[in-house]
Amino acid sequence: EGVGPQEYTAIKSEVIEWSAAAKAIVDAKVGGRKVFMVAATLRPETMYGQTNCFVGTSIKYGIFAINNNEAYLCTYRAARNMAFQGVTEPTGTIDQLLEIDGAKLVGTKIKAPFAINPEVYVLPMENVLATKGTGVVTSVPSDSPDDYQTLTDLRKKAEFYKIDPSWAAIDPMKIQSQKDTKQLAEAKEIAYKEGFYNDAKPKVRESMIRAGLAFAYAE
Ligand code: A2H
Repeated sequence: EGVGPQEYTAIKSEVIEWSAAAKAIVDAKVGGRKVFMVAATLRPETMYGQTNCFVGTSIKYGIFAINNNEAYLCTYRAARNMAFQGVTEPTGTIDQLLEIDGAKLVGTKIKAPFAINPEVYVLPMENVLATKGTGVVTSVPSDSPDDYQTLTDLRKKAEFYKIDPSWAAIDPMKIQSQKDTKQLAEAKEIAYKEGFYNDAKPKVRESMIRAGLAFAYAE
């Protein structure tokens, strides 16, 4: 690791539908707040290609009240950093509503902000570190070898990984054939605009932050 702080973009993915195991624990305790899974990424300009989100199955997560309307799901460590960085109201507050094992989050359906696939699932990843970022990793197989290989493993051995195959079936682009020229043209427009240019990163980051879908997070 370098000497200076690492500047991430924290991506907010609103929970649409909890897995059965999470629902039993969460519903009574969040008090009507919207809950967001928060993933720390270095590549906000790739978010159009999200296909899922990863958690570590043996990591403990918490849901933390951010204000009266919103709660964030991440590790306690990340919530403490966010509190010191002014993310919570009032600054410095850590209000943990509940604790939950990563394994129970698998199968939860979430929004994928700025993505071609607007709804994706939470899946298990073996190499998620509890000591980095938020412990939640947004998955972009087109741009990350780690994400690509993990998704490939999950597809090959869904039963071993205790997932429903449909949760891992989302592809970055809805294109079946080279004859799908309209879809290919649309995909290229997005890829060339957001991914190829060096200046895409700060622009996408700023537009996500302005839309309330992301915030700055450092550690
Ligand atoms: B990156 P650095 Cl497309 N455990 O986001 C393991 N990996 C984690 C993590 C954790 N607790 N928290 C974040 N990460 C991943 C996108 C991406 C990322 C792309 C390409 C490369 C890439 C989509 N996944 O990272 O050690 C997240 O994956 C290349 C390193 O702080 C985050 O950015 O440098 C990156 O690792 C942060 O790693």
